[in-house]
Amino acid sequence: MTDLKEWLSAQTTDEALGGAIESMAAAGAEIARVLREAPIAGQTGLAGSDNVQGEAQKALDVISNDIVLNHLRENPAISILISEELDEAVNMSSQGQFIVATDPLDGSSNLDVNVTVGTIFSVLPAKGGLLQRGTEQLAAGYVAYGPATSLVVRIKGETSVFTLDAQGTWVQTVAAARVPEASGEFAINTARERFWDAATTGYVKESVAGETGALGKRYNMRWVGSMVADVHRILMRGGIFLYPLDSETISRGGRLRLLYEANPMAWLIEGAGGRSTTGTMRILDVEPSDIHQRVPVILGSAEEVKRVEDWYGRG
Ligand code: P6P
Repeated sequence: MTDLKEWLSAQTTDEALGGAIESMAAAGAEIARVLREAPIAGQTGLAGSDNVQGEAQKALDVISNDIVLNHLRENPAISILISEELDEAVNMSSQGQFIVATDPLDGSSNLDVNVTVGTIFSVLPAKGGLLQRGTEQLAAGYVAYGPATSLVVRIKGETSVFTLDAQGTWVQTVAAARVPEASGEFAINTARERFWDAATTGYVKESVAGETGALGKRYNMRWVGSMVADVHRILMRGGIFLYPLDSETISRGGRLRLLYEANPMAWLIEGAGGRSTTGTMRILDVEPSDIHQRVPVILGSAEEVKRVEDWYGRG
């Protein structure tokens, strides 16, 4: 079976780019080791600090961020790190060609109930500066800490899936992921229905009407509350993930962050034939205004995402 190193050398002649991805993969493997025994070490609780978003940091958020920092500091190709856990971008190697933007431990509120969480990362050219559209990404990926530890990564071509084996090797388990065009499964936090706009309300109502409604098709719903878990399910079997703008999040521009959640996930989903939108524009085309900017996120099976876009098009 192909391993990550072999795949990277086949995907790019830029060894430094491959090295940047390997640094994040190595950080993911170390975070996986920490998470496996965190309940024993009593590390699933709060750190007693808040991140730039004003959200209480879990001890493992801080520990994971430190692990990423340590691995990237050892890589001279990394110029700057942008992290959800750090207010400001961190300068690293003055010779570095790449900026890495990361959510070191997304979904960490699920840690104390042992639900899949993940590390999300985006690799951008340093010459483009901190605020670059998602289309400028050189690579993106995530590590999903679940029953298996999975690395999902894309440079320019296909989105590939690797599984960490007992020897610490990332073994390719899906060469080219494909998000099915059609799906009957949506992921949204329905407790927020009272905040939804007309498009989201229309899309969900049309879906839950099932085979008795206009679509004549049965839908199911899944919401883990951990983006990596929901997106990985969609990458592997189809579906649509929605965290749309709503009357409560509109003042902040949305819930999820553009540089280290929306853009890398959109990059991966589009590499697997899926589609991504804010509702009114392609996520990867959004012009960032701040390193911690939030955006609405709707992504997954192309037919479903297009149906949401149609609802937004109705005004
Ligand atoms: P809610 C986790 O905190 C996260 O950033 C994503 O991983 C997840 O999809 C979302 O927030 C869950 O949000 O409002 O359902 O708790």
